[in-house]
Amino acid sequence: MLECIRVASLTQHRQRRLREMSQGTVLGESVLIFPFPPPPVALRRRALTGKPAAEIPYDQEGAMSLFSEFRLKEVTLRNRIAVPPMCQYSAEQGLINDWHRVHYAALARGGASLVIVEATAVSPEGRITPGCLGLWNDAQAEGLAQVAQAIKAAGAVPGIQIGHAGRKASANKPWEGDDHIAADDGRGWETISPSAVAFGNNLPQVPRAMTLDDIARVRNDFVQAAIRARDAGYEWLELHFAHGYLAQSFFSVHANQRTDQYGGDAAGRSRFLRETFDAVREVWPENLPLTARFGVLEYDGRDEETLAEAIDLTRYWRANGLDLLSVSVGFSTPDATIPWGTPAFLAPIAERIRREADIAVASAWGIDAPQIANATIEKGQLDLVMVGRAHLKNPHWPYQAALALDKPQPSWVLPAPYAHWLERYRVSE
Ligand code: FNR
Ligand code: 531
Repeated sequence: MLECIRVASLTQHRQRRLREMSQGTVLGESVLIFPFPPPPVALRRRALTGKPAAEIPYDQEGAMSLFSEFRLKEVTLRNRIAVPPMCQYSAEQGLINDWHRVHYAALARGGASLVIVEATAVSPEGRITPGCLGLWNDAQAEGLAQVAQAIKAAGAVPGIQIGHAGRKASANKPWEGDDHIAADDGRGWETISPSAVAFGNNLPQVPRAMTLDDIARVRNDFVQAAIRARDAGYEWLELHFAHGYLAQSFFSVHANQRTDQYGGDAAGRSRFLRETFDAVREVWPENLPLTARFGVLEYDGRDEETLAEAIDLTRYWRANGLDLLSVSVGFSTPDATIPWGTPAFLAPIAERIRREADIAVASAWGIDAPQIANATIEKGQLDLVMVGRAHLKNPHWPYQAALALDKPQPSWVLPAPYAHWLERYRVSE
């Protein structure tokens, strides 16, 4: 189904707004075509009125829900469902290939509003495995630009996560052992971390303690990767400061035993994260969301202290231009007791950070039931729900959610070539 709007009759301002908003193509100067779901009525109304998203929510009732729009800086998400970064371990030399092209396009076509490309290393040594994506050269950026384009063409916002794996780098893929590559295997490399302390368990390799030169170099690697992400067309940047990788290791008492200005008290352990954030802030466009994923606790029995330090750091970031925090777990120690069985176990913690640091928050972990996902938004715990493995199970999870939540015209969460037919499709019992 193609939806045409004759733009020539509109004022210049409205024409510009319409083009900015449209996920469609402008043909010549006068006709704009929406190739995918005809935008909801509210969106069409907004195109013509130029009113900000918040004033005309997707849900006609006006309440915040999984299917209401979310505006952050100049980016408007069509709903509150995001695909979090999920490594595919399917690259060579850090380059995308057909796997990534199909995978990300399929996820974006499934209806999520934001698709964040997997942890992408800022340098070769920053990869978790030899199959991880990279963004340290122009060929990688060119490939990733195609992925951004494909996500956008499906009506989602293209995001990317950049990071450095620190002492968890140089590992085998999860289905090939999920452990450090053996010392005598030429595929591996030297790992670095704030201190020469191994993670342990399946990751026993002792990293080299970083020098001040290493710290400055990695900070600059983040900046260069952010520039490449920006130029490749990404509209949402997530700094990977979580999950026991390099940045989280600076913050963690389990990994950081430094006695210089990058260790010691919370201010010292946060310095690398503050400086790296500030340096990226300089190059990332003001009008696009700059976000971080951060492990705000470890489930190691020190949680109140860690949370208080994390909230302080989040307040600093917020004051210096962080737009949203993706609240996660530290994963800095194998000796953690994580409440895996509790659905949405991080949502109350995210809500606390949202309130105490006055910042928009997203979170993942066991938010795969539509009713639970919706409740986290309705209760004001989260601004954005990250639905990970459920998207691997069903890339059309947003359609499943729209059905489960009795949304009007649920199939139109999907692109027209699917939606038209599913609207009329009744499965025989
Ligand atoms: C992940 N996760 C993850 N997190 C992250 O910050 N960067 C990444 O690249 C990855 N990679 C990754 C790969 C795979 C295969 C899985 C399953 C997970 C964590 C992911 O983003 C998410 O937080 C978790 O999967 C929890 O959410 P769900 O799956 O319970 O919705
Ligand atoms: C952490 C994870 C733990 C348990 C279940 C699912 C995911 N992730 C972190 C990922 C890599 C894969 C494991 C990253 O942050 C890159």
